[in-house]
Amino acid sequence: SAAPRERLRIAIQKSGRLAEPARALLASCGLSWREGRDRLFCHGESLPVDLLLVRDDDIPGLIAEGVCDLGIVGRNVLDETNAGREALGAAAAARELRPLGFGDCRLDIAIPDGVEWTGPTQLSGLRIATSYPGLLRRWLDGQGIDAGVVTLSGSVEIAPRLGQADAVCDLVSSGATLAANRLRPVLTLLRSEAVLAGPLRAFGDARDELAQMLQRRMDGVLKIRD
Ligand code: PRT
Ligand code: ZN
Repeated sequence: SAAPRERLRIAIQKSGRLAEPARALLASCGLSWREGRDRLFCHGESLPVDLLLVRDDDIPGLIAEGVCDLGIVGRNVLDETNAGREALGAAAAARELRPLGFGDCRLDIAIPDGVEWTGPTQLSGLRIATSYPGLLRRWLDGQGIDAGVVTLSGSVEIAPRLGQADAVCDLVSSGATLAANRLRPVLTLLRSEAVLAGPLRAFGDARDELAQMLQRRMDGVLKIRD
């Protein structure tokens, strides 16, 4: 097994929706950092807890590889990574330790405004565009629905207008993006928010104690916020 480590390394999003709230939460837990010149690594000052600033999609994999110990990431990203690995017969990358109460959104199936919705079986034989092929495929299989999954890395909501797909499976918060593309949500596959993610097994060194302490502090901070 890996060499014991004395410092805890937490991966958070470098920029994007979860970057600021993740930092703010960690700061309210009493952490402070010295900003690295490369803006990738922040050295923890008040506690031996360092930050790595990365793309959100990389966070579960970084935990799986032991490059990072914990991460703050959307449940949608964590579950998608794990679903993709599960489909390949591989172990989960990371597990959810606790929900964090920000970054709320849903992973919804949406269909064109004019189309009547009669239920999930209506999706049989259709092409569904998504950036979440693992979660969509798992859900379709669970429902016994045979549909095509069109994997797109972005701009999923324009796929029906381009004739590339008949429906979409995408993240929704206000619903404005779907509405602007004349789509309406009909089903929710996943309710998501930012979560603290960690490894499947204990570290077996000083990091376990640090991770426990951090979670106790998060409990306190999140209780006050409610
Ligand atoms: O660069 P990096 O890869 O790190 O960032 P990213 O662009 O992949 O992620 P980012 O910053 O957009 O989102 C990070 C996380 O925020 C997501 O993984 C979700 O967990 C969470 N989140 C919360 C959202 C939304 N709300 C959201 N609304 N992520 C994306 N959206 C999209 C949505 O798909 C739609 O296209 O924002 C658009 C606006 O949403 P509406 O419904 O309000 O119009
Ligand atoms: Zn991303």
